[in-house]
Parts: sequence; structure tokens; C-alpha cells
Amino acid sequence: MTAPTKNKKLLAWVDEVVAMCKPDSVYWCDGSKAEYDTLMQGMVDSGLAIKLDEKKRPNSFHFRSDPSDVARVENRTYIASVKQEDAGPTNIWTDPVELKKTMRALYDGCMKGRTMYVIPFSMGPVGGPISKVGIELTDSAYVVCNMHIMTRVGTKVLDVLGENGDYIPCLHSVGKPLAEGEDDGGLWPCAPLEKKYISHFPEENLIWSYGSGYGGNALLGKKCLALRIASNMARNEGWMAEHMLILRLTSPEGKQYHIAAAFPSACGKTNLAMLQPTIEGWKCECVGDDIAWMKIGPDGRLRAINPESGFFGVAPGTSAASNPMALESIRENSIFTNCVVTDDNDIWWEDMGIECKGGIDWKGNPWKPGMVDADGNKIKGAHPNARFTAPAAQCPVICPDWEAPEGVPIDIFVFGGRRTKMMPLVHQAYSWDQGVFMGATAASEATAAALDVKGIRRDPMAMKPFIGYHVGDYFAHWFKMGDKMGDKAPKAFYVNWFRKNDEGKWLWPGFGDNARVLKWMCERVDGKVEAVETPIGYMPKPGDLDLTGLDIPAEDIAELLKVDVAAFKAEFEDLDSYMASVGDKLPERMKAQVAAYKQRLG
Ligand code: TSX
Ligand code: MN
Repeated sequence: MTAPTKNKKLLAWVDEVVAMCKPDSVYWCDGSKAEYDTLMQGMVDSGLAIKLDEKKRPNSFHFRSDPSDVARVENRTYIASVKQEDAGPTNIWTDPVELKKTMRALYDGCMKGRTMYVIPFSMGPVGGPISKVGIELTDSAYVVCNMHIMTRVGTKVLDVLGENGDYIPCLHSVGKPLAEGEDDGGLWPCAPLEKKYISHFPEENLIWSYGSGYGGNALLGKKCLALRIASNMARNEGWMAEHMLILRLTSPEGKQYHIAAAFPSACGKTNLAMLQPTIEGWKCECVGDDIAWMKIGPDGRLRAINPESGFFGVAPGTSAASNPMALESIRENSIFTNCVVTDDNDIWWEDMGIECKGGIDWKGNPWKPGMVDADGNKIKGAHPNARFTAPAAQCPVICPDWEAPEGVPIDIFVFGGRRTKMMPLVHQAYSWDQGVFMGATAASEATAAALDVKGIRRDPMAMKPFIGYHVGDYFAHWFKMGDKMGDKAPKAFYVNWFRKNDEGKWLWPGFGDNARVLKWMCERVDGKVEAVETPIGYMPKPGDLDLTGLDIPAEDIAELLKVDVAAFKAEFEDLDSYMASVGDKLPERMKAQVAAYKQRLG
């Protein structure tokens, strides 16, 4: 196959990788539907994919991964920079020369028996002012098909690149070369954990991934490029790459507000991105559910694009009750990974809100609801990290401007976490700097399954696993962005949808009713409502939260909006040790915020 490009850097790189990985053939992806269909059919024929019932789930497919290859591997994820201090305490640092030596040995001949696909992709609308081009070289057709949905793939991207344009090289291999005449036998190819490497070279904007075919380890446009590499580029170039959903709220008067929100895992970020307001006249539209790239526009305001073009969402828990718009988005043209394939050849997962009579579980075993293992524990049909891949354009509430190349103007930043006690429903920062403090200290309760004794887990801006450089420098960059935007900077809020009372009952209905909290934020931004000044920030005055049509006892609302000063003070020690863990690069401005916070709490 002759290369459909004259880009010198790209041609040289493809040659170099071919010489190292030794694939049987090279295929340049054009991004067409015919290409997708052919690759998918090949995977069905080889037993890797199952075609789902054409009437129930048109043009959709299910994959079962190897049981050892089901999630991102943070303990095998590396930031390789010349100086260790450039990676910081939240990353695993390694020497780039050493790492390349180790990985070159693994890559040597790793694509034998396979095709190497060249995937030209754009993060963000092709040719847009905030967009970036990546090229992924991979030996996985599953990766190609997922990249077709999650990014803009094809020849049009090579056209943007031209002869001398620059791109971010992303090398990926499943790490399972085939011997002469050998095939995968319908099994998901990957390498054992100790051979998996998810490596980032931020000093040369390069990604090398080896040994995993799953999600963020393999679809390199997402976490590796759009967050780890892009966050570092953004710091150097004066913009922001954040782990945020983007939504547009429209008031009954027709005024638009754009919100970008960061939450750690298991807080329902995708659910919030597709929220259906329960308050009369308010409309919500989704711009993105995972990543925001934001640049200061000519008017001095922050403008955000969603660099992706699909949703790679956690399937279990997605139901008509939690996220009807996601269910609509996956009705057709979707890829499912590690779900139950039902007896009638559709997909199913736990808490989908519909009955399942039985089927084949994510491990490939016959399965029925209620089945227990030898110890009497319930066997899950779908893996807890089972995923759907669906085109964003299929979301019924996708924002008409979701592909606007210049982005949407951000009015509001929301941070949050999952806390059953103490943290109120909503509070607003007094200043940009305090907003940075709120984001930096965001925390969720550690799940019962986790083996840590500490009650809460900090996840700064939900970026802990995704900051491609030193977390202290990341905080400094946030402060600097505030200086650049001045009074045009988005206003910052902190929310907690997850408060429980002493009987363990949820205090806040959540989901579509969260629009009531977002409405209050909009009114604050517009200066329509005063607020109560508390030690942690501005909070709604009684009566300013629109509770029309809700039947919540007044004492529950009071509990949701109470600041338990003693409880906040009890976390000072944890706060101090967290800030100390950032090390010498902790900005003075963050120290000032910690001091001001402590002083307000007394
Ligand atoms: O996604 C959630 N959101 C955000 C929605 C826009 N979830 C699911 C979290 C797991 C990913 C929530 N769960 C939310 C929420 O706001 N709130 C809760 C807790 C909750 C659960 C159930 C009910 C109320 C609150 N109500 C009933 O069960 C009837
Ligand atoms: Mn995410």
C-alpha cells in the first residue's frame, strides 16, 4: 500500500516503526465506513467480536477482553523526563533513555503476524484552532474501530498535516507477536502486566504504549494524548487540558450558560453531562462528557472544545433512570466491551434497569442473574469497568455547537467529590485562587473495597492520574491562567450530590434535580441572588435554591446547606499532609489559600 501522505516526519517514523515492530503489512486508515465495516467483519470472523442482534442493536458489536486486561494500569504508567522533578509526586518517573531501551526490546518484532494500522486522527474538529493532530500506529483492529468513534480519523487529517505539519506520534502494540501460521484463536491479545508499559515522553510529545488493548491504555488519543501530553503542552503554551465534562444550560429566557465540571470516578460525570433538568423551562445540552481543551479567546474569555467525538462510558449503572440520554446514544453503531451478551443477542449489565433472563458473562461463561460462586458471593455478569463506545452525535441532547471549532465560552467551573458526610450540597469560591484550592483539594470517600485506611482520597481537579508533569507546577499554571483572565475568568463552585443522613438515606435526589443547583450558580454569575458568607465560601440563602415540586423536609435542606465547622477542622491534618505531599513546588499562593481557609474556620 502506498502512503497517502508526503509528510516527511510521518513517512520516516512509519518506516522506523516498521523496521522495529516488523508487521506483516501496513495499512493506512482512511476513516471510511467501509473500512470500519471490513475491520469489524474480520474481527467477527476471527471470533474476537460478536455481532449483536441487528434489530435490537443495529450495527453494534461486543468484545470480551482478556480477564487480566480490563482497565487502565496506573502502576505501569510512566512519565519519562530528563529530570525526575519534572514528573512530580503523582507520577511514576523513569529515565527516557532507559525506558526506550527497555521498550525497544519489547517492540522488536512485536507485530509479527499482524497488520500495522496507521491512524491519522484529530482531537477536536479537523483543522480547528484548538485542535491537534495525532497519528496512532497500532496492531489492533479493535483500537482502529474505537478510534473511528472516539476521534476524527482519516485522510482529511493527513490533508491538514500537509508535507511539513507536526503531529503527536502515538505507538501502540498489544504485545503479542504471532508465530508462523498462528492466530489469536478468537482470544483478546495482550501481554502480562509486567510487560505492560503506558509511557509518555512529554519533552518530545511522544506516546509509547505496549501490552494492553484496553481503553485508556490503547486508545491513545484519550487519556495519553488529550490529558497527559496535552496538559503539559497546555502549560507550556498557556491553555488548559482538563478532565472535565462540558454542558450548556439554557434558561427559560433563552440565556446560555456553559459549565465545565471535574469529578473523580464514580461521581456520575457522564450522567451530569447529559442531565435532563426537572425545573420548568430550563434546558441542558451536552458538549462533552470527559475532556475539555480550553483557550483564552480574542474576547479574553475561556473557550472550551471537547477534543473527542464519542463517549467511552462505564456501562454498569447506566439506565433509563440514571442516564436516559446515554441509553439513547448507544442504541446503534456502538461497541460494547465486557458486558453480558443476552440469550437474545443483545447486551446487558448490572443496574441497567431492565430484566435479564440470562446469557454469557464478560468472561465467556453461561450466566444467570442471582448466580453465586463457591463462597456464596454474587457473580457479576458484566465487569464493573465494562464500557460502551458510542458516537457523540447520537446523543439526543448533544449541543448544536458541540463541534464549533472555536469552542463555547465557559462561565462556570464545578468541582466535586463523593462524600456521604460533612461536605455541603454546594458552595462558591470567593475568588479564582480559592477556586483553585477547591479543585486541588477535591476528594471522594475511599470505596469500601479499597484497602486504604484513610477516609478520603484527594484527586486534584480529577486529574491526579492524568497530569503529565509536576502537580505543583500544575497548580501554579492554574493560578497563572486566573491572572490572565482577570474578571473574565469562570466562577468556581464545589458540589456534593452524595450526602446521607444518619439513617443512611440520600439527602439530595441528584440526577435531573441537580439542575436546581446549576440554576443557583447561573443566578450567582448574573448577580441575581445574594449569598450567605460562610467559612468555606458563598452558599445559597434559604429560599434561593429552587425546590419547586420537590418534597424534601426542611431539616434535610438545612443539613445539606450546613457548614459543620468542627468537622472541617478535623480534616486540617489531612489537608496539611496532602499539601506537604506536593513538595517544594507547592505554590505560595496555595499556601496562602490553606492559611486563609484555616483562619476562616477559626
Ligand atoms: O450520577 C449520579 N448523579 C449525577 C447525575 C447527574 N449518581 C450516580 C453515581 C454513580 C455513578 C448519583 N447517585 C447522584 C447524582 O446526582 N446521586 C446519587 C445518590 C442517589 C441515588 C438514588 C437516589 C437519590 C440519590 N434516589 C432513589 O434511589 C430514588
Ligand atoms: Mn475520564
